[in-house]
Amino acid sequence: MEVLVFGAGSLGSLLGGLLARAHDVTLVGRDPHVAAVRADGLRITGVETLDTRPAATTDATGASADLALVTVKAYDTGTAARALATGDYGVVCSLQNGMGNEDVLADAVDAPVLAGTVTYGAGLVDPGHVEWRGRGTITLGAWRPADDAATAERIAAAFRAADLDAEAVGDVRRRLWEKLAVNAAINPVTALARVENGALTEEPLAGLARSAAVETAGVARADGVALADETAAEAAATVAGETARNRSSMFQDVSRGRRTEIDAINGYVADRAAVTDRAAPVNRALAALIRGWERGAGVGRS
Ligand code: KPL
Repeated sequence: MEVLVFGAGSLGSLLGGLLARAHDVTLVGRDPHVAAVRADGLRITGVETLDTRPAATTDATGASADLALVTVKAYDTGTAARALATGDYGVVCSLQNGMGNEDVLADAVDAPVLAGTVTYGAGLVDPGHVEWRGRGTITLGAWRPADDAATAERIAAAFRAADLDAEAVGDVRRRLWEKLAVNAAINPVTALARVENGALTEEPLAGLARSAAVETAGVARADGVALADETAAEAAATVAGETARNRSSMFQDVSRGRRTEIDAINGYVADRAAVTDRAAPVNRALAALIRGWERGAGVGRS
């Protein structure tokens, strides 16, 4: 299968490198990483050490592939969608943080759209070198009713052919909302307090994280997705405990002075709440605090 990975950051590079064991993969990213992969291949260390040789490019205009895997930061989804619209793809699959990305892609491309969650851990060490920090699972499902389930099963099987742990599911929206509740609870709170995820298992931050998760579950239900308050709260507490020594992606973004994915996380929850006439004071406040930090750092929306 020809696979184009849109977003050769840490996760996209790891997945692309692992997929290259069974498929013809091209990473789409930025220099100096792309230049390093073209010159010397992609080195993966950590869980396993692998030297892989995916192709790499900085410009995917007019490209084609059986599968476009989208792993860009949520705020780059529009740019990725515009590039995808110039090409020809059998299936487009979003494996990104937050929600709202799938609709941006679906509006731009004339192909089935899948959405999913990933728990593989990765970090970019140097250009051309990614560290595989943890085995995980990939869960995929059809985004729109028209995007049939057999496509999700076929793509999950292609992942498995490359020895990745992947399954197709029929309730991907519920799973994405549960992941959104986890991210809405952990990401802004750890970023604002500059603490590792484990700090959210104790007061004074546990209650705030729980409130964000429970509020997100309420918005999910108003959006037609059956996500119980306790399921969302427990998922957030469990992930905070299991990743206790990790810095959330938003804490890392803030530490590096980079724009965050707040719009696709707490901002998305607040927007969906407004559409369904609900108040979402915790998510709105967390989004306002992070956006305030972004403005101060000069990295907000342009
Ligand atoms: O997905 C994550 C993130 O950091 O974005 C969690 C699950 C919170 C792990 O850190």
